[in-house]
Amino acid sequence: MNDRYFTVSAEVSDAIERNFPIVALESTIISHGMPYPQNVETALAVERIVRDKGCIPATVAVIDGVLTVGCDGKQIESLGKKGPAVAKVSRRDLPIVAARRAMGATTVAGTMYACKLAGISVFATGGIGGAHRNSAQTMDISADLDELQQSDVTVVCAGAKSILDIGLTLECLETRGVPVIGYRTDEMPAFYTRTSGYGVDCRMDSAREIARAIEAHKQLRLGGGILIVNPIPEEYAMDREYIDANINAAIAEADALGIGGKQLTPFLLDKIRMLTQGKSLDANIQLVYNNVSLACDIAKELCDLRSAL
Ligand code: PSU
Ligand code: MN
Repeated sequence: MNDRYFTVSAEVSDAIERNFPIVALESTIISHGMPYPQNVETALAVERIVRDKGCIPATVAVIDGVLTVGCDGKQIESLGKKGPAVAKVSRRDLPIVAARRAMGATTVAGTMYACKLAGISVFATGGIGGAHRNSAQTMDISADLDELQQSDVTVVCAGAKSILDIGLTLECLETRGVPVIGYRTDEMPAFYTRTSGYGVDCRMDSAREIARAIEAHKQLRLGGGILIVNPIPEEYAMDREYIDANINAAIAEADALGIGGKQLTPFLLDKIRMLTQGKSLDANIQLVYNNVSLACDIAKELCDLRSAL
């Protein structure tokens, strides 16, 4: 699987061939979601967690125009060091960075598409994009939601941040036929907090049960993805009122500065980090580790199920 615009590392393609568990990882979180050097430290720590759990990590990014599944440490370092100078790449941006032979950090949508090309079933991240709070007027609804409708990948995340309209995001997912499964929770988690006041589509309490649902989804040829929402561990969760006040302040500033489009999510994340003196970043890092660990359990169960078929 190597061509002009797409490549899969030798280690990852070998794992795919052998039905070995793989967990894909995105790179917008590296270049646009966290500051340097915590972004690189986190990305490398995440790869270590995946290996320690007996799986193969596949960090996805566009490297000099090539959509790459399975970036190496040097490439991750470069994505983190260049930060926002690297293009944020969702589905529609892929042909542009490819033709320009540029670097690109893939969003959840961009990474899902790469997983689909490579044949990878499980992908872990922090949070997905969704319907922004005033999206009834602005139509700012992340392409992540449409990608969940199109690409057959299970995405493990910590829910949707309340920079988004969580209720509307869930409605969009329902319309698109995307199952939203709460891992050991009945509620949609809100990233920094374990609850949001909104229910999930269904609750499952084990990785095995989730793997069975993924396999049934595949065999029914439904197409599209499944969203697993995994609440931040209790000990790292933030106080709801504290984080909501800071999120509201960040949104008010974005409005005042007229920030929108693809800049909006990175702007809000960075502003919230500054307003909370880095506490939101600590929580963000911990929830990513937690999601990666669950994704590994799901990937392993899925491989077991598939090899038993
Ligand atoms: N939420 C986070 N951290 C992130 C993102 C979302 O907590 O880094 C990134 C993901 O890559 C996601 C993207 O796919 O932002 C969504 O951006 P937009 O809303 O512009 O589609
Ligand atoms: Mn958007």
